[in-house]
Order: sequence, then C-alpha cells, then structure tokens
Amino acid sequence: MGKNVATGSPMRGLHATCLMLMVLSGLHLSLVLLYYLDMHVYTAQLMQRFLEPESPATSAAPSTTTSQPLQPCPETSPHLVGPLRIEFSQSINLEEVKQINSLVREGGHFTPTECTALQKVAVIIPFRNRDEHLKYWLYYLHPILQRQQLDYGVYVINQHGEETFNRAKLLNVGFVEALKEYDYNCFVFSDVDLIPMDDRNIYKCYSQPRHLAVSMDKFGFRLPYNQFFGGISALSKEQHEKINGFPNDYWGWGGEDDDIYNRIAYKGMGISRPDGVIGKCRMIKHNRDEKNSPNPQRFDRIARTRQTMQNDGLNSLKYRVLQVKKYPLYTFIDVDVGGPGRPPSSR
Ligand code: UDH
Ligand code: MN
Repeated sequence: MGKNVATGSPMRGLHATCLMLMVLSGLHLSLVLLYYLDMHVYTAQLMQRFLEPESPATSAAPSTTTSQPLQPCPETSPHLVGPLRIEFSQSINLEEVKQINSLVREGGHFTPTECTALQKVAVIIPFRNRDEHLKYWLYYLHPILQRQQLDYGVYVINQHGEETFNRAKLLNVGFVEALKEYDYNCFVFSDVDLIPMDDRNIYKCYSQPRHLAVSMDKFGFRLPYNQFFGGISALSKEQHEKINGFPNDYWGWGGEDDDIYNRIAYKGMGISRPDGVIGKCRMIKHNRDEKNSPNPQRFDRIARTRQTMQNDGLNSLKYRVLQVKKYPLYTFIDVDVGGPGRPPSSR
C-alpha cells in the first residue's frame, strides 16, 4: 500500500498525459475526417455539375424543385489554368476528342450550365484540305473555350473546288451563315493551324477589335510589325458591320489581314491585344498550299482600302452554300465563293 502511495503520484501524472494525448489525437482524427468529408461533398458537387449528362428530361423541363435563375458568369473564369503545353507530335483520334468533350453539342456548340455566358461567340475557321490541322485545333480548343465559360459554336468554312484560296471571303461567309443559326454577338476568326499557348487569351470580343495571335512561334514569339492583324482576331457583330466586313477580292496568300487593319483604322477604331506572354501561340508547321501562292496584287490593294472598303465587303458578298453538315465537334459549311473575276455558280 505504502509502495503504491509512494509511486502513485508519478503514475497519475503519466495517466493524465496519456489521457490528454488520446483526447488530442481523437480530436485530430475527427477534424481530419470532417475536412475529408467536406472535400468529398464539394468534389462530388463539382463532378456532378460538370459531368451531369444533359438528358432531355433535365434540359426540356425545368426541375420541379427550386430552379434558380443563372447568374452571369464572372469577368474572369475560375477554370483558367494559364500556360499550356502545346505540341503536334501525336496524331489525334477525333472519337476520343469527342468523348473528352461530352458537353459539346452537335455542330460544335457549347453553353455553360453553371452561369450565363457573357458573350455568344461564333468561331470561324477558313478551310480547305487541312483535316490533320483541324483535328489538333478541335483537340486543343474545345477544352480551352469551355474553361473560358463561353457560349460558343465552331464553324469550318470550306472553300469548294480548286480555285485560288480566298481566306477573307470565307470569313465573311462564316459571319453571315453563323448569324442565320444563332444570335451571336462576337466573332473569332481563326486560322486552322494556330493554337494558343495560354488559356487566359480569351476568345471573346472587346471594346476595340482584338488581335489574339500576338506572339507566334514562327515569328520568334514577337509581333512581326505593329499593324499585324493576322492569324486570330475577334470582332463584335457591330465592329464587323462597321467596317463593312472583310474584303472579298483578295485571292491567294497575303494582304487581306492588312486590308482589315486599314478598315479598322479608317473607321476610327484601335486594336486591342493581350500581352506577349498570354498571347503566345503555336502554328503547326506546313508547306504552302496549292492554289494559295502570294497574291501579287496585294500591295496595290492595301494602298486603296479607303476607297474599296465602301463597295467591297458584306454589302457585296456573293456565294453559294453547297452543304451544311453538323459534325459532333463543328459545323462544316461547304461553299462556292467563285474565283478571281468569276462569280459563284448559280446552279
Ligand atoms: N487555308 C486552308 N487551306 C488552304 C489555304 C489556307 O485551310 O489551302 C486556311 C487555313 O485556315 C490556314 C489559313 O487559311 O491556316 C492561312 O493560310 P496559311 O496557313 O497558308 O498562311 P501562313 O501565313 O502560311 O501560315 C504561309 C505559307 C507558309 C509557307 C512556309 C514554308 N516554310
Ligand atoms: Mn499557317
């Protein structure tokens, strides 16, 4: 007994410490558990928001429970990740691209479900015989455009036949044809072989016409000259109409982008651009296409934009749509734009 009394005090101290430790670790465990559960619920909610298939039942009738009106999307999307690794070494399987982008609707349309997009954007791609490039474009751009929370549609405007290529006229056709489908208020005109290297380069419109391809790898990641407006640009519906659209009479490579720049400047507008880091882009390496050799008339033409823009543009656009085909990731519009000095066929 005496022995016990003598050793009782340190033993009791040890007991108390043990107890305290147990209580503390219990507390720690429950906190960790709570945090984990909370994360789990949050992740589950997020997953549900992104993965919920758009079943006819949910999209047709609003649910009977409280259906809150959507808030406008934030000025800066929370989904952006910044710099992207862009490379063109592996070949692309379009079926897989389709699976990854399960929220993209037929024809290449996407609308955010978490908020109301700030702009309705038609992405217009001038095209002929560049299927490999188009695959890369779809593979990289669809996820980016979704992260940018845009309400968008992708239009591939194919120049039918073998005539000399006419990039700017195809872009005009895209503008007019896209507007027949949806109330777009912004138009992004993009070459098929250009991929942005940063998703903060937003494919939307600004108060001034926007140039997006500001530092391309092929120009050593620099703007080749101050007035350069080639590659990728964005104009609101109003901006595009204000300049009478793009010229229809530049056949072959070059000059049409400078003519567009002149139109913008003559109408008193300026060019908006992202900085040189956010504006980095890669172009898929390629040879010059057949029927797109440098246009020898381009220098004479860009010297006369002020006069020609009155009568050459949206107000003189003539073409014939041969086919509109809805693919899972884009809308393909096959069009006869005629040739130099030759109007489109009239059936
Ligand atoms: N395009 C086509 N098919 C064509 C021609 C042009 O789809 O036959 C489209 C396509 O979207 C392309 C854009 O028009 O991205 C611009 O044409 P481009 O890529 O030929 O122009 P870029 O300035 O090339 O990139 C110029 C010729 C490069 C030769 C390089 C040799 N090393
Ligand atoms: Mn190119």
